[in-house]
Amino acid sequence: MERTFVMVKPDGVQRGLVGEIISRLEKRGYKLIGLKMLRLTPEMAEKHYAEHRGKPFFPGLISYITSGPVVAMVWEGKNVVAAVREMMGATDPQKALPGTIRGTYGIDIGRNVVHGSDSPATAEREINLFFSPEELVTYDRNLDVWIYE
Ligand code: DAT
Ligand code: MG
Repeated sequence: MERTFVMVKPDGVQRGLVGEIISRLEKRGYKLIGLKMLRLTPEMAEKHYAEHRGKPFFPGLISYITSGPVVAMVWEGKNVVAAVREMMGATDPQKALPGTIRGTYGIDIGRNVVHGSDSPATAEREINLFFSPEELVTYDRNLDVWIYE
């Protein structure tokens, strides 16, 4: 099964949106297999956002993402990477469709509440950055027969 890395960003934690974000993914039918709260060090933040190094918004992005605790998660399911991207909405909340997480809870691009991996390859890299293999839990869910045909 495909896996993706999801992170409730510091603004999402401060605003009490952790439960809401987990709830949306749970209700959709995706399976939570890893979860932790942590505060990113600048080193870890720069690794996570390495592709954006050198861009004008990079320093602000690093200070925002390290400004408070985040909730890091691994979710599993069919096409979960693309599905989470759709459920989050566009990077800029002003452009995110109503009903998406960012389109419901966000206004500014630099406070867009949530992160989700943009491809299966990125997901693998991000999962490995945040979680050791022992921290990911594999388990059977009896309700899967009611979610997958
Ligand atoms: P996403 O988080 O949707 O994968 P991204 O990887 O392009 O978007 O950028 C990472 C984060 O950086 C994004 O969530 C918010 C910030 N960001 C991206 N583009 C920006 C811009 N033009 N101005 C300010 N912040 C930006
Ligand atoms: Mg990205």
